[in-house]
Amino acid sequence: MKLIIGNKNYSSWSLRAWIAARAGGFTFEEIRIPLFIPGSRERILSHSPSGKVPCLIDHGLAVWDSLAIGEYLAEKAPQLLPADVAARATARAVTAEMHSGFQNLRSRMTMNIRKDYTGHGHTPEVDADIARVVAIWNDCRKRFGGTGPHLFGSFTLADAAFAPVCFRFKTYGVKPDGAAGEYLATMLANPWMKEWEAAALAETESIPAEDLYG
Ligand SMILES: N[C@@H](CCC(=O)N[C@@H](CS)C(=O)NCC(=O)O)C(=O)O
Repeated sequence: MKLIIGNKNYSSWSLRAWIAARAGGFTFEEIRIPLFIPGSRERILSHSPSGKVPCLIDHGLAVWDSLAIGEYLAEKAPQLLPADVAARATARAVTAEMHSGFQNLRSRMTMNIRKDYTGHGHTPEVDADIARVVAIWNDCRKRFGGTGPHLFGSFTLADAAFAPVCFRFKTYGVKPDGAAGEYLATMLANPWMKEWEAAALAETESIPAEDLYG
């Protein structure tokens, strides 16, 4: 198995697929292609038909888009989705909501692990996105989190979907109270998150358009 990813500092979609693969216990070769430099588009297209990362290659089969990659991995590692049907449906719903929504949060609080942008990025629309994330985390922890520290107890695709939001909250100094705050602390201490963070901190490439606040 090979996983094509972008810069670990910036590529939030790559993190989702990568951490799902780690949580599923897969052994995979990681091919990191720094984004937005000469040749990167051609390099990505040599693996990924969409021209985007992440893309998973399994025995010659290309699976692109983080949502599809997560679902593919969960077919092989069913623990990536909750066993209970209601929990599984909710995990898919919050994962899909993350995938298709939160545009304000995504555009004004981009993932940028190396930076400390505490206090930056807030608008009423961003704060509404943050409030919705916090509501999802509190609701999932309350209704489904009983057997462990993650949204649905053990680590699932829903946690992978929100992993970049956890790094964003750290970068921008967003500190939820209560269960959501405890969940954030759990995620930021997670060994796979730590592994990704250390690699992001060691990267030297910058994407100026993504360094929003200096
Ligand atoms: N919906 C896609 C989004 C993929 C995406 O936008 N990837 C960005 C990097 S995070 C990319 O490949 N950008 C390079 C480009 O557009 O040339 C997913 O979930 O995988």
